[in-house]
Amino acid sequence: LVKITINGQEMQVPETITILEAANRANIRIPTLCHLDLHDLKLVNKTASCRVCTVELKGRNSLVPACVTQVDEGMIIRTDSHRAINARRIAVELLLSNHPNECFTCPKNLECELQALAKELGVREIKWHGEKMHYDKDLSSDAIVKDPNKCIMCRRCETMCNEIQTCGILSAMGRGFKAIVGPAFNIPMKDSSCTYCGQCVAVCPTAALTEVNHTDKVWEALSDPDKHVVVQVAPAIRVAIGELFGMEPGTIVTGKLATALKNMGFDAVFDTDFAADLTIMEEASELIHRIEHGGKLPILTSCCPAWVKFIEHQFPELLDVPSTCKSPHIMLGVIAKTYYAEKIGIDPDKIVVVSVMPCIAKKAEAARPELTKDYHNNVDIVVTTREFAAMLKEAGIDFKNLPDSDFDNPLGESTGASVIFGTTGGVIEAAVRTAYEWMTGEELKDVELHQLRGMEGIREGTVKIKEMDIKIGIAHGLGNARKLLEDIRDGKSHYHAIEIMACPGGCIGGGGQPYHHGNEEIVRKRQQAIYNEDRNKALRKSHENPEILKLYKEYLGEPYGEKAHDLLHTHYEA
Ligand code: HC0
Ligand code: SF4
Repeated sequence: LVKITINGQEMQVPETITILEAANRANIRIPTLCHLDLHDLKLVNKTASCRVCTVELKGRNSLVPACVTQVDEGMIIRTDSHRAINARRIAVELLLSNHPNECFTCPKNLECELQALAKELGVREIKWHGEKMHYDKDLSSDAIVKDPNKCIMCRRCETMCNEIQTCGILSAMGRGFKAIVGPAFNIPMKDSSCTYCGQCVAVCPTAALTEVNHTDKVWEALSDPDKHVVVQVAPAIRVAIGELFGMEPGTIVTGKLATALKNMGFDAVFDTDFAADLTIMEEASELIHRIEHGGKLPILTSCCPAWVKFIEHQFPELLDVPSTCKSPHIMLGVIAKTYYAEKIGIDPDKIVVVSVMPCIAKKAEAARPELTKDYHNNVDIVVTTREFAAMLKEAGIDFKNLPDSDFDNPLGESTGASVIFGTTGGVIEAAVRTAYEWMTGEELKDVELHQLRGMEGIREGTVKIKEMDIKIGIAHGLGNARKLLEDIRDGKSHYHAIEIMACPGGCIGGGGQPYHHGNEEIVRKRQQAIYNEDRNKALRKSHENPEILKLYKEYLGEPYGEKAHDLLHTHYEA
């Protein structure tokens, strides 16, 4: 331990910590910008490039960045001296001198960390006027917009992409004023191996990285009298969107969502959860089929499109490992344009399917050629949680005070098994609930498989089904996925089934969710809410969903049968 003094307050702290950590312990706020410390992920971005955390060391007559300066015996620190405050303000003013003054029209308006700091530090004018960066926006992809003019070189995206996701897409290039972050040789994002996981977007403090905005496409469809516009909401939306309307993280707003969507004028308000139950019917069948017929094991869940893109780019030799199931929202799109279209007697070409997703990669997934060539474009438009909340605000909907209502049928009924899709571990837990009962013919009494739950990056569990020990692996975050995939490639994997989600936490931590600005507690509260919503459901196993059973009886035939294959399964390409 060393003795230090911060703002006159004496304290003893371990010598290994930084001034910033010491100040946190003393409840003294030092503003930061480039710094990012995500404990659950063991991610620390320590570039010290922004200098916004500058503090003054008395007696040494120096200004230092608090985020990278370790404490020292006898250190006397002032975070509140005129000199320190002024230095921080200058750091922000310098950043602003080379930043587009576009706050009014910026997608990050009122969510931008640089903007918030300018206010917090009392910046009232931009003092320096010189040359500014002028780069074209990268609009090449269906999912992510990169605007280098708004990049402040904090490198958070780079740390996230390289260290946590191990994708290596984003890195700094150029020197000094010309330095920017982008894919190697600054090629367009769409030509890189980007998975569109959106985790770089989730940690970008400004609008250098944002999602492609598709809200106008939705408004256009809604205003077209010739279109029958169907909407679906993903499991993870209902536990997160409330945050954007001032509600506590972890508030469940399923009923309000259904009401809001009806008020907006959608012709049918469906639930991706219905299709998650459908996915389990197919995926559990596929698992059992592979086990019983000596098929490829382990089977990998395939509902996360960023993860699918990751395996296609990084492990092309393993493309026979993932389940062939389309992801739930794509399945819902297909069923809407076939079964539902027939049921209500409408030309499928007139149906527009909109998915509200916590995910940026779902935008690119919906545009994949093999998923758009049949069934009239399975899913037409994808908007993120953030985009959808913005639409509700544009429409003047008082979301917080809406009454509850139910989703429409036939594609609105769901079980607890489908709700837990929204968190890491949930898809495989849902699959086990069904596979167990199908394989044993017995009731699974305790449906909560706590051994599979939690936030550890890689988890495993064993479930006894008949005489077999079914070994299950779970990974979230692509770096963790990579470890499990390397084991499969090297013949060292002992699992029967593996669930992978690209985003830390699963969909609750998706790249399209409300920004949590580094507060991981928020993601944990969303996870708790997911498990609570499962507990609130009368039915908690996918194969008990009466509307799903009806769909097979009236239309699909057998799970994993010919028609199901045709409509609900896909293939992967390197
Ligand atoms: Fe997910 Fe999904 S659970 S990927 O995590 O499987 O985005 O929420 O909608 O499609 O259902 C995201 C969330 C979904 C899909 C479902 C799956
Ligand atoms: Fe990297 Fe994911 Fe961002 Fe693509 S979307 S650059 S893979 S973090």
